[in-house]
Amino acid sequence: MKKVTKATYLKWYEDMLFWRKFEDKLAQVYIQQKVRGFLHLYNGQEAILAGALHVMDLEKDKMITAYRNHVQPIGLGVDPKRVMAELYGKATGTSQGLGGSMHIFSKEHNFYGGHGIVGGQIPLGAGLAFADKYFKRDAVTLTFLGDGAARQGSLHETLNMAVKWNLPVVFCVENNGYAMGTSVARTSKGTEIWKLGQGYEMPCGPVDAMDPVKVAEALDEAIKRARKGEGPTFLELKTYRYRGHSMSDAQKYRTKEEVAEYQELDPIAKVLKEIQDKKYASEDEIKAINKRVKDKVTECEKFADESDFPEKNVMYDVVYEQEDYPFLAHKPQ
Ligand SMILES: Cc1ncc(C[n+]2csc(CCOP(=O)(O)OP(=O)(O)O)c2C)c(N)n1
Ligand SMILES: [Mg+2]
Repeated sequence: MKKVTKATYLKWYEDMLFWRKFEDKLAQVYIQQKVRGFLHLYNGQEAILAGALHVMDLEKDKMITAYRNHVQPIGLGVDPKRVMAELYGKATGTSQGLGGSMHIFSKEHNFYGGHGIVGGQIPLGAGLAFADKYFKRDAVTLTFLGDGAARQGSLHETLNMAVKWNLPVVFCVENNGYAMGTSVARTSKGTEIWKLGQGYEMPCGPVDAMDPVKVAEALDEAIKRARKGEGPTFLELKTYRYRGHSMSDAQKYRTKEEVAEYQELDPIAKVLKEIQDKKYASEDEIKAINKRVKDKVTECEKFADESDFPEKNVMYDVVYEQEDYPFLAHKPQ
C-alpha cells in the first residue's frame, strides 16, 4: 500500500474537515430553505472516503454510492462549488440543478452517483465492473451501500453474479448502525453483515471504519485482488453517523449518550491527534488549515447563492432529444 506519511495525514485532516464543514453548511442552508427535498449528511463516516481515496487509482477506478453522496465526488476531484450549486438546484450544479441532493454525478471524475433507491446502486456497480472487465480497462469499482441496503434482494443477486464472473468490484457496506430509524439488530438475526459474503464464497471481513488507515489497508488488499483478476470482495465498514438520517429525523431510536460514545471515536479527531502527537504540524499550521477550510466552504455557499436557476426549457431539453418535442402540442417557451 502507498505509505501513509505526514503529507497523507495533513491531507486527510484538511479533506475530512472540509467534508464535515461542507455538510454542516448544507444543514444550515437547508433550514433557510435554500436546499429543498431530502438531505442526507455524511458526518462521522469520513474515514471511509479518506481511506478509499488513498488506495484507489484515481485515473480509472470508479465509485458509486447511494444518496449520502455529497462529499465523495468532491474527494474524486469535482469542484465543491458545483456540488453545492447542485443541491441548491442551480444551473451551475453538476447536473444543471436537475439532480439535486441525492443525485450528484460526474462521469469525468469516475463518480457514478448518487442513487435514491435503496440497493439500486448495487447491481449498477457490478455492471460498471463488468464493462471494465469486458473492455480490459484494468479498473476497479468501489460500490458503497448501507447496512439497510445490505438486506435488499438486489445485493444477493449481484453478489452471486459478481463472484461467478470474477468481476473487479469491491462491495463496501457502510454500516452506520441504522437504516433510517431501524437498527441493524431489528432487521436481522445476524448482525455481522460481512458474513453475508461467506454465502457466496467471496473474500469478506469487518473493518474498523473510524480509522482511515484501517480502511485504506482493507481496501488496498481488495482492490489489488480485483485488479489481478481474482474477483470481488465484500467488506463491512463499521462506522457511525452523527446526524439524523435526513433533516427531518427526531432520532428517537437512539440516545444522546450513544452518539456521544461514538463521537469519542471521531475519525477527524483521531487524525488530528496523530498530527499533534507526531508533531506533523504546529498549532498555527493547524489553525491555517481550519481557516482555509472555512473560507472554502464560504466560497461554495457564495457561488451557489449567486448562481442562477436553470431556464425552464432545460426540463424539456434533458427529457426529449428531438428539436420539435413530438409529444407536446406546443414547444415550451
Ligand atoms: C427501495 C427503497 N426502499 C425504501 C426507501 C426509503 N429509504 C430511504 S433511505 C432508507 C434507509 C437505508 O439505510 P442504509 O442502507 O443503512 O443507508 P444509510 O441511510 O444509513 O446511509 C430507506 C428505507 C428507498 N429510498 N428505497
Ligand atoms: Mg445505515
